[in-house]
Amino acid sequence: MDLHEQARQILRQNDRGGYTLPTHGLYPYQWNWDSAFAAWGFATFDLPRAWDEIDTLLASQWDDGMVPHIIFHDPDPGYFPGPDVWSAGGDPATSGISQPPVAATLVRLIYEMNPDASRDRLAAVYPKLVEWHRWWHEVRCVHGPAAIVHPWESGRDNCPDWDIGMANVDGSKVGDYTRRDTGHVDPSMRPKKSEYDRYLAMVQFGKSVGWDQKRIVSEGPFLMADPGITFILLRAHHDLAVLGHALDQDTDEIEGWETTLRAALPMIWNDDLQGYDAKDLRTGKFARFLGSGAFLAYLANAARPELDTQLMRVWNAVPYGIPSADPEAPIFDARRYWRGPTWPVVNSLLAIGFRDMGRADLEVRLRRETAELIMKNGFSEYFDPTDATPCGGANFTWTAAIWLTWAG
Ligand code: 2M8
Repeated sequence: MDLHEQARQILRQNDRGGYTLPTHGLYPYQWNWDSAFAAWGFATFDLPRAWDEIDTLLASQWDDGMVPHIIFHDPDPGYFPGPDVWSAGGDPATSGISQPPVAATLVRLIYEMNPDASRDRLAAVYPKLVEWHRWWHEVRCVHGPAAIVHPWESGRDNCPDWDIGMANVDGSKVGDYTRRDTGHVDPSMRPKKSEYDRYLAMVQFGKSVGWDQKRIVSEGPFLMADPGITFILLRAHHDLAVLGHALDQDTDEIEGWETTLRAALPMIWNDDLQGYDAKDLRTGKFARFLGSGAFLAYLANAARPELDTQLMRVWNAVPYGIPSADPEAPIFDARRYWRGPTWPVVNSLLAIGFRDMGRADLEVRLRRETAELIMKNGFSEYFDPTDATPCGGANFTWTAAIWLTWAG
């Protein structure tokens, strides 16, 4: 079967009626940014279904504007931590944190595929996207750059960026629990137990304050500035304003958020590293680590010549795609999740940035390398960038989606 047909089949098989699982087994619920990518993929062959996905995601928006990172539509014992552990409320229940706000950027791409057929659907989701962006601005950007209160909020769960913040989280009192992820895929490709203990400690803190987001930001055990979300949000503010114009809305407020966030970028530029860097907002210390979050600067038109040099160094060190962590750093781990592997989904975001800044050469190279991974080894969650080994879950929704929209 041709790869395009295989990709469409993966989306259909992971479709649970209005929402799409990232992959069967390992991730049995609706995840926030996965869902936005699923919608982009669906839009290539079923536009109404693409809009349904966005509707379902935004239907679980909290009263404060946050769009949660997981929506637990149909309880499944195969995933831990489930809705009972989070205890964050909602019907269906949700988790208590958010995830990278790629939705406005991908909604814009979906809308532009067929504006006439999409206008009413866009008008229905636009106010919810505005509320979510306001939430980011007011609740997570209080220190300037976008902050995360849990590594899961970044989407790049165990990347080395978070190590210094994680070191200050006490995971020793979380009690007994049984992980499920390591029963689905090779445990050496997943985060370690010491990390899971801390992930749970942060969930327990959120629960202890009734998921009051402002208290989590001011008192929680973990608060780090995330270059990845900062750049994704910056780009998404811009795309949301473009959508607002298309709907004849006043976009001054959104443009104000974009200007304020761009002005905060010097706070996450580390001269010693010659790159954007995550920062522990509790201690003021930089992570001192270059990863794919920094390179998302290209998505937000925030690259600098020094970053070009770093990008080429990091990219030229591996044959397949842009790695999630610096391959020349001792901590690089080619198959352990966000500590080294290349992620087709992140490559697709970087490619949007390269294309928009007129770097067709970089976009073409990244597309060729990403396509090669999928043609050789299928629609895996992520890949070893040194030898193309497929890693994590198989038949993955977002990998199928980016094949249909970009890589294929
Ligand atoms: C991974 O994260 C979840 C927790 O949210 C997990 O490991 O259980 C990350 O790769 C995240 O970015 C992604 O959205 C999620 C589902 O694909 O899996």
